[in-house]
Amino acid sequence: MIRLFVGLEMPEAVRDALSRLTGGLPGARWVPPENYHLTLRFIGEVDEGVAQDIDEALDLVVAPAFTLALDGLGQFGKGEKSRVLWAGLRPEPALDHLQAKVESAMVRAGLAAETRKFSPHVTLATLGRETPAARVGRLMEQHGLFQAGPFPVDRFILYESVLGRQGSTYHALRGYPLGGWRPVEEAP
Ligand code: 3AM
Repeated sequence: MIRLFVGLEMPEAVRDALSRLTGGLPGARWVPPENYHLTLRFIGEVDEGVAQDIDEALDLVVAPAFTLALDGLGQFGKGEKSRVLWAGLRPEPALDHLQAKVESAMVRAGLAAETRKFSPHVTLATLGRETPAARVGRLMEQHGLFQAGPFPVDRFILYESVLGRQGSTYHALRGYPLGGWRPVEEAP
């Protein structure tokens, strides 16, 4: 079995900007900069045959390249229940278009349709029970105007997620190009 998700990578300049936000929250587990990503579709554990179907379906996705910019910070869960701190994205219809195409590809590959609404974000930290809500609020106020990019997005990635005691690590298995048609290979 292999644990998979589909996402976008962050360029180095954006990873650097995000990593400057880290620290100063007791009980927070910060995502290491090499693991920053935007999830388009969480897949979960599948066997090798299904992984191949997923790869083939993703290979058939045709969608334009686009530009993304990070804009602001937010959290999933409020107050003392706050669990995840994230950076948001400037709205980009081409991102939603790509996500919808990836979702249809996953259904074509045989996965159950995703029922949750797409909510694009880059996770910065998972917060512990002991992380004081007031400290999270202060950090979000301090960096409320956080922005990074814009940066070009010209491929999406199939990632393997390996669960570990210190959190998950992600390995890019394959990239799928965006933007127009692929050249026809010449006949031998
Ligand atoms: O992109 P983020 O960091 O928000 O939390 C996991 C991570 O989210 C999420 O998928 C992303 C890549 O691992 N994830 C993990 N298990 C999940 C599940 N069972 C899940 N998302 C939905 N359902």
